[in-house]
Amino acid sequence: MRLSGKNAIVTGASRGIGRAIAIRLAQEGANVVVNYAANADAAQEVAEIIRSLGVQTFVYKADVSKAKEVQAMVQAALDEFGAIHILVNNAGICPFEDFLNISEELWDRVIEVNLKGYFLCSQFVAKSMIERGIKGRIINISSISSLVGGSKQAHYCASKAGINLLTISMAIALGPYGITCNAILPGTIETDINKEDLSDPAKRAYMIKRVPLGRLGVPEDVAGAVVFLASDDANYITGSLLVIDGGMLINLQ
Ligand code: NAD
Ligand code: RM4
Repeated sequence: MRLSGKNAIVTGASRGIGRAIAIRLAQEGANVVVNYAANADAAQEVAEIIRSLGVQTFVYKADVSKAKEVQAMVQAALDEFGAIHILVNNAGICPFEDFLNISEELWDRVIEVNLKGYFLCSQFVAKSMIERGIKGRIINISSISSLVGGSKQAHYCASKAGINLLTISMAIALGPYGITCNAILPGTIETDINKEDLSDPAKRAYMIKRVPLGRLGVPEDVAGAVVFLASDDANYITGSLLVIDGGMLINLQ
């Protein structure tokens, strides 16, 4: 086990990619805070799986875009575990909408959750790491949509591009404290976030055709890389943007 004795917070961990990351971190021996926004039952189910792996866990409801809720969540993790070694910023939304129809409210909400949320969680957790002399790990789930655009994803792509430079800037700012900050850029991973978009058989076939490895991703394809970036094998990696997309991004077809 590569993460025994480490304590982690995973945001948006009740389903999808966050769920797979939380379980995988636990399989490697980490204690995990399962953050969720709405579905308490799903979060509890993840916590039960994690508990059965012999590590500690608890669920915590917090909207990552609200500073007070994030601060309270970080404090709860410190009260329970004493320290936080790993933060995985994963909670995100992608309300597909044509560029010309994106309202000010929708724009603000996407930026608030996807970008401000990562900032808030990172700042509160980084301060706790510095106070305790912990050479921690911050891992941000960005997207290949931070490098390429989409007509219905202008707000989302802008938020993800922001995450990349947030990650790089944090890597520079927190490097002197021994804290590493890296981003993972998944391609199309089948989860609730894109269920409706991929329900169109033509769109689904088109997306698969673009992937040289011949399939869409599953959450577990992302989780292993999070373990790597959180482990000692990644001691000298910071400010990196790791694409995990089956080759979709490099394929111009
Ligand atoms: P998902 O919709 O299944 O999971 C997102 C999770 O974030 C949900 O549990 C949701 O409740 C939570 N969440 C949303 N708003 C929140 C808030 N304000 N506070 C706390 N939690 C909140 O989707 P997913 O595919 O698992 O997405 C996880 C991350 O991966 C997102 O950041 C997404 O942008 C990113 N991503 C997904 C894909 C993909 O194709 N699925 C590709 C690249 C990146
Ligand atoms: C991802 C990626 C996928 C899309 C999701 C919602 O970042 O771009 O193609 O399905 O977002």
